Amino acid sequence: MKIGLIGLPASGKTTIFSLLTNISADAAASGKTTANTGIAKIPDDRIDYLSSVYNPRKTTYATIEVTDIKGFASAGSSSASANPFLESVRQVDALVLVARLFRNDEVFHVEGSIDPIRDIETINTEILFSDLSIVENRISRIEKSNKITKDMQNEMDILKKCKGALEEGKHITSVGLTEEEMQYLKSFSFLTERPLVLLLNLDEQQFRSGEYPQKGEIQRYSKERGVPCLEICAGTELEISRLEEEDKKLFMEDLGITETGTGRLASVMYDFLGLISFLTDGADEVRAWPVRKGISAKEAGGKIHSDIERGFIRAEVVAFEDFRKTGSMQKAREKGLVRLEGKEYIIKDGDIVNFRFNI
Ligand SMILES: Nc1nc2c(ncn2[C@@H]2O[C@H](COP(=O)(O)OP(=O)(O)O)[C@@H](O)[C@H]2O)c(=O)[nH]1
Ligand SMILES: [Mg+2]
Repeated sequence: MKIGLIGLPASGKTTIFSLLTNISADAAASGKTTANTGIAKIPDDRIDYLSSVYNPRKTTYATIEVTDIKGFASAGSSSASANPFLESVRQVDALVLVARLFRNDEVFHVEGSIDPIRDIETINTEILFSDLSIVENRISRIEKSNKITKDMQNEMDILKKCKGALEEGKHITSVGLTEEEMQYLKSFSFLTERPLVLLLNLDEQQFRSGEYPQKGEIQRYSKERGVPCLEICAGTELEISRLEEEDKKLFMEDLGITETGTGRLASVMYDFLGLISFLTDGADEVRAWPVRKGISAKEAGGKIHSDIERGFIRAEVVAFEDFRKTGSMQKAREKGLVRLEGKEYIIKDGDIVNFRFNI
């Protein structure tokens, strides 16, 4: 699973990328390519807890891949197809649009002022135009062909629906296409078909007071378009991340947060992408395994090893909360909280699973 950070220059993308991936901002900023990619850990207090119980040799959190997408040398440079920025955007599963709210005279703003709605619209327009030009090209290509098959006609009907929406400034996600209709669009990898989250990069004063420019408008924008919106204070978080562990806690408490903004972002994106975690425990390793919602026990076993899926017998399952109530697998078993489930069992978020298999 990949998420991409987009936004105007100096909105804080590289800072946020660096916070998420622990790759230093200097290293990330000096990259010569259009995009930098790294791995972000999904914070999980269940893993923290299991790790404290087992004290295992290895603790593994779930992760997602993050790309810091450079681009937008100047705003409104809408030659869609030739834009390398848009090419990197096509390779991610979901987009995070970073909007600058923080004030800092030393950090240049390409548009000269703090106006998040304008900046969000600038990026949004770029994305809409890019999809629209693809749609228009394809429609005209179909129209020009000698013979229009039933299938091509279907495709064109769907593309026309998309065109209508895009021309009104709406994303393809808002068209309400069926699964079957979506199949026709797969090969185009449209940008406005991807889930989008707004990330507001506030300065510390804005973060503490909860007051910042255009707050009401942003909330309305977020609600009307079904785009979740999160607040973060990247500059301060970067400073906190450089502190010793104990100082970190104090500073976070002082800022009134228990989890960092980037941690929250990672969790929200994880959820947004339809992922849940099942957990495995033991003295060797405590681990969170990312899987799609709705996966069966047998398929989940296959995420660990194909042998487990092939030779699946049963899954021994205890919900994390039941484990925590008792404090150990043995006590959970004594209390009858450990269930034996078959291959069709649908895995739930936070299930601690032991697979029994035979090969
Ligand atoms: N004061 C303040 N400065 C920030 C914040 N986030 C980023 N910056 C600074 O703004 C500049 C541009 O940030 P960067 O992450 O490189 O932006 P990008 O161009 O979107 O990748 C850097 O000097 C950052 O240190 C913030 O939340 N507050
Ligand atoms: Mg950058």
